Amino acid sequence: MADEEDIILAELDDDELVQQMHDDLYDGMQEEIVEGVNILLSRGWAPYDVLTKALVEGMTIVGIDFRDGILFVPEVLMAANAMKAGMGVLRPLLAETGAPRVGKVVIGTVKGDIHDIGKNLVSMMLEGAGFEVIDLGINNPVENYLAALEEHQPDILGMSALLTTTMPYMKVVIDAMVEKGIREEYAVLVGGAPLNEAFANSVGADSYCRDAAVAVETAKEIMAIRMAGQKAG
Ligand code: B1M
Repeated sequence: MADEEDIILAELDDDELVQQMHDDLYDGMQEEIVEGVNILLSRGWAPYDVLTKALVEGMTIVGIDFRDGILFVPEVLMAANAMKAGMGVLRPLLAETGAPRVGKVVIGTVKGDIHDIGKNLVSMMLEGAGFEVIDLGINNPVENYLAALEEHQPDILGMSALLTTTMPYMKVVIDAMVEKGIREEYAVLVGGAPLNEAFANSVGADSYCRDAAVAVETAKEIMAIRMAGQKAG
């Protein structure tokens, strides 16, 4: 079997390279991930395919082994950083539609939660679809969301939570919006691995988004409804 040093990524065919990138992601090898992303792009791969097939699928494997106690936080953090490095190459390409802004989204991960890969992916895909995205980052208390809504007046508020212990915080934010009398001004979309539609309904969100692609589709549908409402009004 070849040593890691012996593997020349550019000499692998597409399937082998994607497989190797899953392994490199698992091992948290940032430089190799960036190199792999660039090679796939140079071979004509669409940025979205590189993202989903090479990076997201690789991260899924990391997630399974984290769950099963094979990987621990430091290793997963390294994998996450390698994923982010790859996403950094793809971000401008996914955002490069040149389309006029179709709507504005404020998005952030809720208080107590520092997971941001999924949220970043959603932001990137929304930007790619022509949305202006204001990303509040991680660990956001309700005050951050309210301040951002007031400052940026978006069409949509997006919230992300990856932990069963933090997802109930979405209700805190939505309840605060109701209390301030501003809930109806914004569409609220929520997402994150432990959520589902029933949960989204129970906290008073407008929609649950299973993944970034669904988030984009849902955001577009919301904008179509808002535009139709504006024309009718
Ligand atoms: Co964490 N972690 N983690 N972790 N981590 C999970 C979530 C976990 C499921 C792992 C496991 O046990 N299998 C588990 C949660 C269990 C639970 O609550 N049910 C867990 C745990 C327990 C923890 C800690 C408590 C571990 C510890 O310290 N003992 C700790 C908590 C820290 C905290 O937040 N306070 C912790 C820490 C970490 C790291 C820091 C090491 C790292 C995060 C690094 C980072 O994000 N910068 C990490 C990671 C990487 C994971 C896993 C492995 C991967 C998450 C990820 O990035 N997935 C994760 C296991 C898993 O989910 N399989 C796990 C890839 C990403 C593309 O998918 O985030 O689901 P996802 O996003 C998707 C959709 O969900 C959706 O679209 C995205 C793109 O398609 N989506 C939205 C997400 N947000 C959206 C918002 C929207 C719309 C759609 O708004 C409109």
